[in-house]
Amino acid sequence: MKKILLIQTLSMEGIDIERVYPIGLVTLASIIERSKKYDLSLYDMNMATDAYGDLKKKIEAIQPDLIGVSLRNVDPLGNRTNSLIVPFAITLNLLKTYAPDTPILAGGTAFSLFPKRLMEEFTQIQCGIVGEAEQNILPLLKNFDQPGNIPGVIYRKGDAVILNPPVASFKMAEYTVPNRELLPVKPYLEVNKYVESIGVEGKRGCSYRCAYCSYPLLSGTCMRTRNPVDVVDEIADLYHRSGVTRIHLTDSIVNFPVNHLDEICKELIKRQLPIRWSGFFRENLLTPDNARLYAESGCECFSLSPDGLTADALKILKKNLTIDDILHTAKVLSDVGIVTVYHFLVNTPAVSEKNVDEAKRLIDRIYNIHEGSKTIGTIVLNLIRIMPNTEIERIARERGLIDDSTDLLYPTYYNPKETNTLRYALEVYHNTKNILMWQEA
Ligand code: B12
Repeated sequence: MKKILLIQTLSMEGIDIERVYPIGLVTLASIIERSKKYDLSLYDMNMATDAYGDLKKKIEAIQPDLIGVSLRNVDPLGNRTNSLIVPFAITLNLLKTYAPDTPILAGGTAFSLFPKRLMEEFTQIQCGIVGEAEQNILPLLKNFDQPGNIPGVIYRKGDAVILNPPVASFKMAEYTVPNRELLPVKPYLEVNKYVESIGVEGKRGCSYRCAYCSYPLLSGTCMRTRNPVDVVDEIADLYHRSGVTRIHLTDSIVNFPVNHLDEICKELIKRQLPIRWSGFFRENLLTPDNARLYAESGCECFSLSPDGLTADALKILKKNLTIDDILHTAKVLSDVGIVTVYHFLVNTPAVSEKNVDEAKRLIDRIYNIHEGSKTIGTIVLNLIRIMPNTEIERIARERGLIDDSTDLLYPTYYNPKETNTLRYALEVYHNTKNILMWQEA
């Protein structure tokens, strides 16, 4: 039987960063394993104390016939400028040193965002899958040297790199629940302070068209939902089998379609599962009733990404949301009494001095609303990471912030020079409020 080693490459800058169970890699592994045609091993470099040393040991012990590498993150975002392409490059070089004749297959979200660029840069990769891999992994393994026209596959033909466009058409009714016995979850339950390390998928795709976002590029513009009962079956199984009590619902937007999340929550309550969960919510769909339902079913943190701190920013980011929507949601969530974390983008294409005052006013109003219930976790202020094929990329080009010499593979933020210190003013402003609020508590 052909031996395949699947590797989750380094997804973070250091061991102090919150880790996530590699659900994508394990989903892929589950499909390969179900075919009973391959002998599989998995290795998550993020969980090793000596990631590169262990890589060598794995290769020596397994002697794989094929190596699959998953690249989840291209960089850590959050205004940082380190690139995760560096450890990825090191990993590929080591693989070619330890297993020079073993072909390498690549995939994962970050690979899917830059497939051609990465194939051209890293000639160690023989071929890859762009986007979802459920439908094409087995046909590809069967025709590895001549993938032909399998959708979503990128491969080499002579010196050329050929990409068969992905279709993001995988039906969630055919969803393969990740077989987490292939990579036990228990070690992941102890590693983080804040983030729920175990993810569960409720749906794929995103029908919103936020100007900076790459989610629709990754999994399509149509929300493809799983059966809510199946989602809860998976959560129940995680609880009973591995003692998982905290999960993150990985959906782009967890509460759209609203009924879908409502059904999941009702089922969680019906089964009395002691699960705490979180996800990213669409603000204007939250109501006192559904927010209470989510809280009752175990939601421990409402993560919001309204992004625009001003009306102008909301408009240019194509959020389809108003400042009043944000404030109304703040009130709803403060009344429900669950921690809320707000993510905003700063120095957007809409920014001006006038807008900074407007931004501070919004921050004031959010703090005022949450003050009594002390339910504001934090406000995260990030610059926009310019991703290829997004509206923001177009705007940045139009305004001369990037040009053909810009390599978007490496951290590139939308950050016009004239306003690049405004972020710090807003950070000082909000953090002072945050610290004062907790000291007064
Ligand atoms: C949910 C999520 C989170 C959750 C994770 C919670 C959890 N416990 O799982 C939270 C909020 C914690 C989070 C954190 C971060 N995230 Co995040 N996250 C996502 C999100 C929305 C879904 C990821 C997911 O689970 N998908 C479901 C799985 C099944 O799909 P998949 O991984 O794509 O796998 C499929 C394919 O890619 C393929 N595949 C995967 N591996 C391989 C390997 C091979 C060989 C092959 C052939 C195929 C293949 O097959 C799989 C099945 O179809 C994505 C955006 C998106 N829509 O994809 C961002 C995303 C992956 N995150 C991203 C980033 C950057 C981060 C953070 C660094 C942000 C930060 N500063 O905190 C951290 C890093 C955490 C870490 N240690 O890795 C970026 C990565 C791209 C980039 N810019 O680098 C994305 C794309 C979002 C974005 N902003 O563009 N994230």
